[in-house]
Formats: sequence, C-alpha cells, structure tokens
Amino acid sequence: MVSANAAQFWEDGACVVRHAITTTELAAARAAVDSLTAADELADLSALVDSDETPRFKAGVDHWRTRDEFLRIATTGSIPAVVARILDTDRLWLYEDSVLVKEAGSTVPTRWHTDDGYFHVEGDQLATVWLALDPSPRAAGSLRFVRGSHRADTRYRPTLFVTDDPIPNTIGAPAPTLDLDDQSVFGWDLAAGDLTIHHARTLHAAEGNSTPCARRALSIRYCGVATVVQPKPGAPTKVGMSTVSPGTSMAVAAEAVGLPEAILT
Ligand SMILES: O=C(O)CCC(=O)C(=O)O
Repeated sequence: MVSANAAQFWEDGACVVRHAITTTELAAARAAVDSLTAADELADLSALVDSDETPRFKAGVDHWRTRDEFLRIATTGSIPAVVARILDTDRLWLYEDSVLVKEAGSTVPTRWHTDDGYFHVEGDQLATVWLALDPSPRAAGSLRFVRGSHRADTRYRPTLFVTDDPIPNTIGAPAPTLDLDDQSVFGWDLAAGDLTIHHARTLHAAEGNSTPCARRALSIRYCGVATVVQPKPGAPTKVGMSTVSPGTSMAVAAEAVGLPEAILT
C-alpha cells in the first residue's frame, strides 16, 4: 500500500506519493501515451500561444475511453485507493483523465489555475492526481501549488491553460499570476512513477520544460461520494452531464453519465 500525507493535502492543498505505480504499469502508461502521440490524437496547446518553436506542449482529455491502460490505472490498484483514503470516501469515480506531453525544450508554461472551474461537479471530495511518467523536476514542468489556496472562498475563472485568457462565457475571478519563487509556492521534484495529489480548488501552475527529456504526464481527476452535479457555464462539456439535474448526488449521476467507478481495495 502506498502512503500519502492526508493532513498535508487538507492543510496545504497538495501532497506527494512516491513510487505510486509498478514498473509494468509505468511502461504500459508510457506506451499508451506514445500511441496517442504517434496517432496524432493530442491537441497542440502551443498553438494557442502562437508558438512556432519545434518542441510542443500537447494534451488530450478522456483517453481512458480508448486506451484501457489509463482506465486500469485510474480505477484499480494503488492510485484510487490512496485518493479515496485522503478524501475519506468509500466510493470514488473517475471524472476525467488528461494526457499532457511537454516536449523537451518547450518554453510554454502552464498558467495558474484551479481545476474546479472546469468540472461540472461541486464538493470538497474533488482531487487531481498528476502522475509523472518521466523524471519531472520543476525545470521539466512538475506542478507547483499555492499553499492553502484551496481554503479560500474565491472561485477562479477557467482559462485556456497556456494563456491567462478566460474560456469565453465562464464565470469567476481571474486567477492571480504568482512568481514560482514566491514563498507561498511549493511542489516536488518527481521521479517517473511518483505523483502529486491536489485539491480541485488549489491554485497550481508549471514551468515550460527546459530539460533535455520530454515530460509525459497523466492527470487523473476524481470525485467522491459527497460531491454533486453542478453545471459550470462555459466550461468544456462532459458527455451525458447535461442529462442530469443540478444537485444530483454523484452516486446517482455517475451511472447516468457513465463515469467509471474505482475498485477500492
Ligand atoms: O501538466 C501540466 O502542465 C498541467 C496539468 C494540470 O494543471 C492539471 O492536470 O490539473
């Protein structure tokens, strides 16, 4: 069983888990990411900032639907188990996953944002796992967090991720832009197979990737039993979500929407 500092998650807004997956799972996840890249199935986020540099920042969402490896990692084994313990939930659902490849030398940072503005779900049992598939020091773009930001009442407007421009028709305050060296900012250098877990309301960002290796990552976003459906105007649509009334508990909504439930052991 892998261990995590749940108290730090709730106090600071994020915690780290070392050696979270097996080498077999790591190899499978890397192969699945590479198959997405080879098939050109990822969106080019660098294009959103008009970057013409050769290394690109590419990403995609909900690849668990076509790659069983991602579904397996997100819903079985040590990752959902540790997330459920931290969130103190006896049921856990995969809201979505995201593959994020920052190629070696990409200068495109991930801008400050919180995740909750992108999710059509509300509640405290919302967390994102960021699983490093390559060695990820800060210079490669591992996530940095603002200490305690998840405890503030402010709700931030979702952005285009690589720019501070808000997604049209969304609501909320503009996310602040902090210096990564600010004393309120913290994070971890990660080895391949390590992960961080952050609360959906924790402000976070990442540098570009100035290392000579690609930074492949799998972000897995979860919701627990005490969450409810809450449509967020303008946020990216989620298949099936609009068929469920606001306020519906996740235990009912997940089945209607088709969100996979994790097997907690
Ligand atoms: O990988 C990145 O650069 C950003 C990922 C992120 O912010 C997230 O998954 O919440």
